[in-house]
Amino acid sequence: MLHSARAVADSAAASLAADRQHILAGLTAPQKHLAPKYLYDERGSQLFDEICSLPEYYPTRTEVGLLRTYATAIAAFTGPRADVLELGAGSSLKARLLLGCLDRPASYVPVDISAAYLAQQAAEVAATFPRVTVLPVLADFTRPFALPETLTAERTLVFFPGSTIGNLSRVRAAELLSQLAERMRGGALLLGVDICKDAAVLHAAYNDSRGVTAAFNLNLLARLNRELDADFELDAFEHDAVYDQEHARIEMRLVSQREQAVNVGGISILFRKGEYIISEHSHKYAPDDLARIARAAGWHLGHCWIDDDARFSVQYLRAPAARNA
Ligand code: AVJ
Repeated sequence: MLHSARAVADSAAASLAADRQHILAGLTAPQKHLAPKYLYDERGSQLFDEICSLPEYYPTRTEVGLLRTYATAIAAFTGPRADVLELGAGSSLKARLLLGCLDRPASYVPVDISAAYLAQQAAEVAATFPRVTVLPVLADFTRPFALPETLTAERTLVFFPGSTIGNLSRVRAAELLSQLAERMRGGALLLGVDICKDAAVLHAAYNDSRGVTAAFNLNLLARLNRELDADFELDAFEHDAVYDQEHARIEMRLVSQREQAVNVGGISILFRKGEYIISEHSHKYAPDDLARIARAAGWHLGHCWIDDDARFSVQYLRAPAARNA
């Protein structure tokens, strides 16, 4: 049963015009930067799905393998009639895998900022699982958002796959985990996180040979042109992704190929040759490190599954017990 998406108070999926101030602040900062959520307009979501099936991009394949292999254990941990809340849902492929292994899940609540994509994926889940109540929520999960009243914290399994948590700084990730632990008392969290590894493997995953990641990154500039009346020349910027060992994170950049001025929403932004916009950070975690952060945030470790090549981890975490009424 599919319910229509509930738009939240913030302008999550509206055009970038509503985020003009935030974007201009990032582009006029000494180190130019843009929040990674802006990568996901409809075209961006499609390109990201294409990235997920690239030979170099191991995270999706590895995580799906872990979810398949340990489906029975995940279902046993979760129990019957769960409400599944997915943060930054994107493609419903993993959700369908999870819902398919759980014991009569009650509802599926995908939270995403990409409106059309959210609606389409929610409809697919509803068609595959007619007995599951599907309640899409159009929201940016990094900001406060309202949840359907039908959701019971104690029965909720928060599904946060794909290492999306890696987009947040370590401090912000810890904060989000604390807020979730409090909000989901009595519930659980299934968290997929990319592991720190050889820089060459990481570099290849974010600089693929077919240039899909480059197209994904450059689409951000095309989006600014479309939605903020900017005049970025796409040929004058190049994608680059570098692994920063010290912070254990990939940094995605849009590098200006020459000195130039770009007009963005009526403001002129100057670029030196070689100057870049940081469009995304993707933090990597040693599993023990992540378990420690989750524990400090109030979660209890149920289990941590890792593939044979130690590329990706899936952790099952339990929230603190519900407070007595
Ligand atoms: C969606 C944030 C998990 O960091 O690997 C993939 C996004 N960026 N290739 C990641 C991404 C470039 C992805 N996350």
